[in-house]
Amino acid sequence: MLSSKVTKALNTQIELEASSSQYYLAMASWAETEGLSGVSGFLYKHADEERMHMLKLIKFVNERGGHGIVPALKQPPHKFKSVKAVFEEILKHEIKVTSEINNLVDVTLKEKDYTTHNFLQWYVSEQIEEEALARQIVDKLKLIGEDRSGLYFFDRDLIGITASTEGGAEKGQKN
Ligand code: OFO
Repeated sequence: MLSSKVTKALNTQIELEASSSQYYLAMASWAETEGLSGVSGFLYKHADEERMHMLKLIKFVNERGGHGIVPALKQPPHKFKSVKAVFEEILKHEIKVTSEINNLVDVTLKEKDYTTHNFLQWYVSEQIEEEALARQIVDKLKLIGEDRSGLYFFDRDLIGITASTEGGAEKGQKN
């Protein structure tokens, strides 16, 4: 049975995962209107993955006698300055999510809730991967700079990256 403190902290995380999903969905839609099919495909998939992270938390909370609350969400921005600005935002956002996950892990230790602590280890590893990938993409975009043909090849490369990480959303569901 979850303590009220842990339930509250998990519900805050549910809200953060849901708003991450909305945020990335808004970025995906913007990229699609810019004709960047590789970038938009990557971001649509990322939005799906964040939704799975939210679902996984809701199910866990409910299974352990709490109530996973579906949150109201603020409208995310719908215009972005550039692809580089988008991925810089993603990296910043993922760093913030990592720190929230760490705070959550801290709450479980203080509450001596080792089951939830164990459950959260999946999120800890996931954040390492997501931050590393976002950082790698931002570095690539820095190299490309203002070069339009570089951006064209980058967009194509992202199709490959999306395919190679295929199964991420399902992975979130299964674990
Ligand atoms: Fe939910 O994994 Fe990133 O934010």
